[in-house]
Amino acid sequence: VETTSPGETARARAESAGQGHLFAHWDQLDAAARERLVQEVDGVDFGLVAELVQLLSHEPSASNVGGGDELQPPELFPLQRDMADESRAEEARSTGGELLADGKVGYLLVAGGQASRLGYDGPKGDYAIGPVSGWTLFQYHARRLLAARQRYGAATPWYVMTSRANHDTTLRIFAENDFFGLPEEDVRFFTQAMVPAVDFDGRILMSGPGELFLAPNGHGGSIAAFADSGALADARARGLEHLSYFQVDNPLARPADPLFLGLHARAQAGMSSKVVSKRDPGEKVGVLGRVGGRMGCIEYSDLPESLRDARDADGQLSFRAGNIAIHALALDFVEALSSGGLQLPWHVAKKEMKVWGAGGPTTTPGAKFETFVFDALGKSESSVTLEVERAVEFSPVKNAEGDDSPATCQRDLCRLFSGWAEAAEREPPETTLEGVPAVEVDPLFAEDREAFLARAPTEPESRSGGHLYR
Ligand code: UD2
Repeated sequence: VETTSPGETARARAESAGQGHLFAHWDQLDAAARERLVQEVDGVDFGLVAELVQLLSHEPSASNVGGGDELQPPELFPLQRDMADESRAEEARSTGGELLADGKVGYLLVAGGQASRLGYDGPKGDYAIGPVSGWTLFQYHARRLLAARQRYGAATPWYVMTSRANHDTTLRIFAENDFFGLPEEDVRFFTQAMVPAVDFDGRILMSGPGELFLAPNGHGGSIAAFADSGALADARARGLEHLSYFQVDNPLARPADPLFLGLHARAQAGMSSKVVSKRDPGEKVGVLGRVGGRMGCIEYSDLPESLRDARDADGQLSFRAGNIAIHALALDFVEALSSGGLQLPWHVAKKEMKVWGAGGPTTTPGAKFETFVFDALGKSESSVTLEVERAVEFSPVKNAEGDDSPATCQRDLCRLFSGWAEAAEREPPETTLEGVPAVEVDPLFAEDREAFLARAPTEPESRSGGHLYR
């Protein structure tokens, strides 16, 4: 009886999909490398790859908000509030506080990205960002969640999305740090799917002689992966109703915000967003808008210049609702979105890629494919857009230098915290960071200015790097 080896089956599948070159180096691979290649090829959805390749020649309008000129600014729950807004805010805070105290909210952190622009070799969450403390992004997030636990007394789970490239390291970091003080059973990891990158002829690229060039499928992959990994079932079993979604790159993210969660829940929204006013037309954030009654987000690279620069009567940017990638998602919405597979549109990123060619390492123009979680906004019947203060809630670490870099983030943290210290009439430290007193406040010490003022008589720890209130 003739049997087919797994290698032959995988090769036959690849060949019939026109991707036989994946086995070009087979003869040079040892047994372990062959096994790994077969495993990778087995994981490829060649039907999906064929669909993605179609996008190379005619990508449909890159966002779900259509052509662009019908885009309308979104209705905001504004930062400047009149009395009616303020009383709505009060009610919302109390609803949100109840949801948090009743354990109806889970946290969802997306940390599957590759930190390539930052040029950091490791999970971005492990990057030390605390200007005085040296705490990492993961530590910052964990301390905020611990603070929320103390405040609301609920055993709220934290779902952390990784990708294959950083999953093991992320787990190790959490374990080595005793889950940053959180109970291990309340921290759950799940991994997003990967998709192959291709060249402009639609051939899947290789990153080694026996390795496919695979890239994470974008943060939109969090929705399907949340369901497929069993996290959704876990969330159901725990009685959760909403997820509070945030990105690893922003140490100021406040996942336990009763106002935001309350507004979202009271509007019976499927998915809601926080925004800040864009600081200038060129800022690299997506903008939220409305098309045909539905919310959407146009990625900065897709926003036509005429809209990007448009100003309204009082001189403000018309499309200034900058997406800071903090969302509230109803669990029912997540479930509807994930049943029947990932229904988010694919975006193409064409770039020069470091690949393994016929003769070894080389570069070639190619394309990666990603889905974006904010494309789900268009599928939400109702959606709240809450405007928040940039200085308090948004300073991401994206680039090694320049805008949105560790330097700007640390400066922003010091600016915020030294402002609190100044309001409490505390002596500033001698050390400064780009002219700003080096003051840092542990989220466990005080989550906001008000809480800080209430605790202000406490002395800071004086370190060589500045003052740390903890
Ligand atoms: C994102 C938004 C932008 C704006 C900004 C706010 C996109 C495409 N653009 O810009 O509109 O809201 O953030 O900060 O999102 N991630 C994964 N898996 C992936 C890809 C990304 O987990 O496959 C995570 C990543 O770890 C990071 C976050 O998503 O925490 C942001 O991803 P990005 O750096 O690709 O997005 P960026 O900075 O272009």
